[in-house]
Amino acid sequence: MDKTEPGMLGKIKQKLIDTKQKWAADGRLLTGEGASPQAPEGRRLPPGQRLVKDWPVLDLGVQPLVSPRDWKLSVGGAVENLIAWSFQDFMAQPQVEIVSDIHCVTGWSRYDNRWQGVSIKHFLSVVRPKPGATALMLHGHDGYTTNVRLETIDQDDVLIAHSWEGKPLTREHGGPVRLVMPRKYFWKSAKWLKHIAFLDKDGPGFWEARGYHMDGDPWREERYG
Ligand SMILES: Nc1nc2c(c(=O)[nH]1)N[C@H]1C(S)=C(S)[C@@H](COP(=O)(O)O)O[C@H]1N2
Ligand SMILES: [Mo]
Repeated sequence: MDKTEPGMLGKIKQKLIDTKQKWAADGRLLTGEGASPQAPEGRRLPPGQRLVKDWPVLDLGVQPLVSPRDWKLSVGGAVENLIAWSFQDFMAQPQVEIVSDIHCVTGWSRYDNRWQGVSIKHFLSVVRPKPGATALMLHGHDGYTTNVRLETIDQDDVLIAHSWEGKPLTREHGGPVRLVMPRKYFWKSAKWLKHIAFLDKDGPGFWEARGYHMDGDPWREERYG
């Protein structure tokens, strides 16, 4: 099992987890169309997805209340600079605004989300991964984890976000700070971001250990695996 904070994952909705684990075992929503790692010409909706206008909330049933005053982002493992940013430190970094689409593995997609925060490129330039670092584990305040390879996260459209559509991220959507990695299914975008570990080897996070794909590219339909 995952390393958890006492009392946190203990309160998760086991039924919800069982359902999603069964979807993985059943290969739910797979169309067999997925092949290309990018959107083919003129196509914006990945295979098996449907467009929504609202913004659904998905998590383990626990929504930690983290005030910006208490929030910290720590870094561990194979980096030169083991930072621990307060919210103030984080807001003092160069800021970016990025518009991107969300694709959730449960089948919904939402276009044109305007995020504000700190680009992952800037974050990486500050922490400076050591040559041996090949993968990251993102940790949320709810005990959630998700893994990503360093080359996958190191993209222009990935950011550590504090705002959506000009407003601070709400608690339910992972405020005060979450990751946003639009080219992968949204489960890779950790809410209530708390810690980022740099590892010499990619290993499964919470959903990846329960039948979900290690990379999660929606264009390749990497839902399960
Ligand atoms: N910390 C944390 N991050 C998380 C999750 C979670 O349970 N805990 N759920 C993931 C999943 S499965 C999805 S689809 C998105 C949902 O983000 P939203 O609730 O803002 O739509 O968050 C991802 N990040
Ligand atoms: Mo999800």
